[in-house]
Amino acid sequence: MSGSRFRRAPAALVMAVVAGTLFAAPAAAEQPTSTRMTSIIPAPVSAQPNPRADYEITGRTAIHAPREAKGVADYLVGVLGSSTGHKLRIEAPKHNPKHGINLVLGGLDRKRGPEAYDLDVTKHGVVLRANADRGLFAGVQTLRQLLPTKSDARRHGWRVSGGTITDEPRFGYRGAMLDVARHFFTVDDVKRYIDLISQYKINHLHLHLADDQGWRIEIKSWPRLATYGGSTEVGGGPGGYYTQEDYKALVAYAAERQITVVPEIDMPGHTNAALASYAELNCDGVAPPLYTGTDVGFSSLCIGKEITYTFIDDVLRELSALTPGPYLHIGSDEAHSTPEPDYLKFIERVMPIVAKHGKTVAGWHEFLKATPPTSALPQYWGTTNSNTEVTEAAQRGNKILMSPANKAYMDMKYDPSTPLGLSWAGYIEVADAYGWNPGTHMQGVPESAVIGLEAPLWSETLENIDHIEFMAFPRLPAYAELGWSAWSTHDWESFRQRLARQGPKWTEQGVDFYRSPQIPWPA
Ligand code: NGO
Repeated sequence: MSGSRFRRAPAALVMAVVAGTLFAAPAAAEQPTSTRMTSIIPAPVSAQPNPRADYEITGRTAIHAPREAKGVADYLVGVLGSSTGHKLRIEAPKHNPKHGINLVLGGLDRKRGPEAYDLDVTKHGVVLRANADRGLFAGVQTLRQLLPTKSDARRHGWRVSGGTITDEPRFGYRGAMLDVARHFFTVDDVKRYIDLISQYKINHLHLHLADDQGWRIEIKSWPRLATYGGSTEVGGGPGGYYTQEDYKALVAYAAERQITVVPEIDMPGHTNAALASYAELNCDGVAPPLYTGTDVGFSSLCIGKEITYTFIDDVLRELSALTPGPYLHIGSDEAHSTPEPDYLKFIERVMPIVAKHGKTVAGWHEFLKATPPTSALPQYWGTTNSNTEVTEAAQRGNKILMSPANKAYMDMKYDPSTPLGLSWAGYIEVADAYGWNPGTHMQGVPESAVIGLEAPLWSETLENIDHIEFMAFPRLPAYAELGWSAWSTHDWESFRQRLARQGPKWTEQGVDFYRSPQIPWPA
């Protein structure tokens, strides 16, 4: 142990030495700036730090993993390689894991679910156990947070904080939504976003693939949707679209990070890009011009025309074939130009098409007016704590996905001075993002009826990945904690201290985050 490790806390060192037990100093003196077991976001079920048991990763460290966990092991080699600079080797599992980094499948109580994991860090090594890949992956994210920043590692080595963590999620669905329609974001931008959100155990990425301003996914049977409907964006920029190969690459990249992609084609409103691409989809047979403004509620598919349903069937068939995840999201919000009886007729007609392609229908909560089956996933985006249709759906047995706009919309400004974003649902500072309980937020929607939460990022004002990062960080970790951590761990004071410790890591990762004055960022 080098004395320099204590350079930033000499008083504590003196106290510890006087006490005769070098390691009796408070944890703060042991690991001056690196993340400790008590600093993990999202907070684990339990953590017992042991400052005597830090483990140092070196170029000689091996990762022991069974063949079934090769995906997670490869991922770990990659992330440890880019932080530590060591390319660690993968070896066969040990009969009695102790030394090195051990990924062990099985051995946890099945009832704890596929995302649960136990992590033990001793002086000799790391043992990470889970019943499935998903749990190992979650544990790997925790392990990454136990590593120091690069600048601390230069002084003290790549020390993993010692101790034991037992963990499992509160909700199974922890999502982030990205609107790639209002402004287009490249495959690399989306991959970067996937990397950032996966660090906080987010496990669903909802892609808003079509809106008035742009259609962003290649549909081979209706090619003009992408080539023409995707050719612009808010403000008149060039837009863009994902080829089917691009989309498949995104889905695979997300899957390697245990993230399920949920594609959304918004309908019957928010469809100007489609209507502009094919005149026959319009009731009057005339294609409107492309749209680059930010109004909502002015477009509608033609409910009475058969070709509308042929179109939807084709689009959803191609999209289902590209999407291994269970959900297809049909939007259904703000259909202000569709008369209500038509809207009901439309949703009732489209839901079976989704089912025919083997998928579960998801939609913004307005679609509950059409009483979808209890398997359907309504996403609540309202700003009030009560909504009769949502309560009734919960009573019927639907699980609700919580995205209340005044709490969970990451496109809302932090405060009036935020240069990006909107404010129609209010300002959302970090304390507001953290300060609500998805399990009790809505009257008549008990925790058992909540599948989880999702934090949407609409992109009317966001033009590039820096903008995305600025709006998502540091709020996204707050949503991740609401989704993952037991409510009994909920504590703003603890959260803001833990969040502060993420700042230097984001700086090293080049994340353009908002320095909220509510958070005690290290100098
Ligand atoms: C609303 C609207 C979107 C906007 C967003 C902006 C929903 C579900 N529909 O949320 O079209 O982009 O607000 O905050």
